[in-house]
Amino acid sequence: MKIIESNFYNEALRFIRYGCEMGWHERNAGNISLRLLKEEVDSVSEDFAFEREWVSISYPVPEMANEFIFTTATGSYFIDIQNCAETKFCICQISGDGGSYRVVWGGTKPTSELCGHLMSLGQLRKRSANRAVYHCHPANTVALTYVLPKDDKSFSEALWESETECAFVFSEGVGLVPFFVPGSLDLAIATSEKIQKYNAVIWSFHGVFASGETIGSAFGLAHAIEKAAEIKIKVLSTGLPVLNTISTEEQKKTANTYGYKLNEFKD
Ligand code: 2HA
Ligand code: ZN
Repeated sequence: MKIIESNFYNEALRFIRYGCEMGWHERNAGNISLRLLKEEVDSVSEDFAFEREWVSISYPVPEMANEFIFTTATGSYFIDIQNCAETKFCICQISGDGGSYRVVWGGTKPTSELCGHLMSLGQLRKRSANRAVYHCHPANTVALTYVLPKDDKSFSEALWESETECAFVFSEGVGLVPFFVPGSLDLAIATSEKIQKYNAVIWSFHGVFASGETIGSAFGLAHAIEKAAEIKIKVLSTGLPVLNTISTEEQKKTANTYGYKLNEFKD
């Protein structure tokens, strides 16, 4: 099968289009990644070419050795993804020692955030079935990083109390990292530390880095976070006293009802 006929490719195209409709992808904003399953690799490997150079990865990822990663190409404008779409994605093969990659299909160079994606996908596979990451720049979540204290607890609690279903959609909470230069190794390291505990990490002044079992579920998590952030921003923007909220007891009860346990942060 051709890659452009595969489910994973078409799912990525669809969700990127939804992300654009949400206003999350200005200019070249956003990137995604998916660790391909063996059956996915086998189904499209006729499209691979193994002629391009190996490129070293600034932080080796032994957990990802020999894996194939479907990702977006650097500089891709998501808003224009349909135009020559096959040049806006690429598939990278990771070397046997996890120290380098080569592009075996698609655009010439993977996303500038490749290192963060690889390190985080490596952590995720140790503790979950999550093998997809969706990164976007949603305005309300970013706005919250200017006004809330910079810690996981403050963000998790602010989002849980802003929309009832957050208590089970991300019962573990969300991680928060401070400012880092986009595409930097420091950002990749900080993110991969937080992703050991949380399925989503908020990048201060920048965006959301959400994971899931599929691109669709990673997108869904980013969407739930952004919706709750939008409600929180609207509530704060009224300037009115907050008379009502979803109490911690109500959040716990919601999580428990759906088979989850709300993370309890220590003060
Ligand atoms: O790829 O969003 O974080 C552009 C970005 C970098
Ligand atoms: Zn970004």
